[in-house]
Amino acid sequence: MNSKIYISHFHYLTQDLPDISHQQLAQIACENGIRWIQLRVKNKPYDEWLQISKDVKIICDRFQTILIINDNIEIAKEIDAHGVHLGKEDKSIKEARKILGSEKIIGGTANSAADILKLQDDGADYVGLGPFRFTSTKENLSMIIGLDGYSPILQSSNSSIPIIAIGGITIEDVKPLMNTGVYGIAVSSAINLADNKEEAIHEFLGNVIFHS
Ligand code: TZP
Ligand code: MG
Repeated sequence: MNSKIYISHFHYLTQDLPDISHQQLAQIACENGIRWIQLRVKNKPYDEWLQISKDVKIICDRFQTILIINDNIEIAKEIDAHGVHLGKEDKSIKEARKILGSEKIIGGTANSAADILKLQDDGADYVGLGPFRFTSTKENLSMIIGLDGYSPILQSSNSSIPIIAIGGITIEDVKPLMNTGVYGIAVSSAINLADNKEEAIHEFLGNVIFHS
């Protein structure tokens, strides 16, 4: 368990888009106050993924922003990212801990109370619990949890690690979701696809800080 780095209440995820790069998204995020970025590269060759990760690490370091690499422990290690986020199809939390050591942040994806407890037992530092609602950002979505699903899962897992809601979250969802007892929220497309990304970021940050 990492005791040195504070887990943010707001996690921002980059995504593969045709008209804007991960580097540009990270720059906009950092300039507008985001201090936790999960670099979520999909469908790119390893070398390109590594280069993007190196570029984004430089941007994040400039702003003292935490950088979490999605899916890839080796890249997280190579660029000395703050940590890694692993889904159900990725390598295990235990393996990541062996490779990255105790000081790095390791997050995992959960869809149920049982998933949360397993991740906690395996040594995850935080959990992304979703999907909140349908989203086209992620393929092979697990069963949708919905607003009413969060409190029961939180209660039955009684977890001691931060639980972050994820999946199709918009500005209007922040207050009701935070009221379920989740520690924070994670957002991708509501910022990345917004015409005015800066405004979307400010709205999310204001709402999450207010309700956390
Ligand atoms: N895990 C569950 S839903 C999701 C991930 C990575 C996608 C989140 O992106 P968006 O665009 O905020 O739905
Ligand atoms: Mg994954």
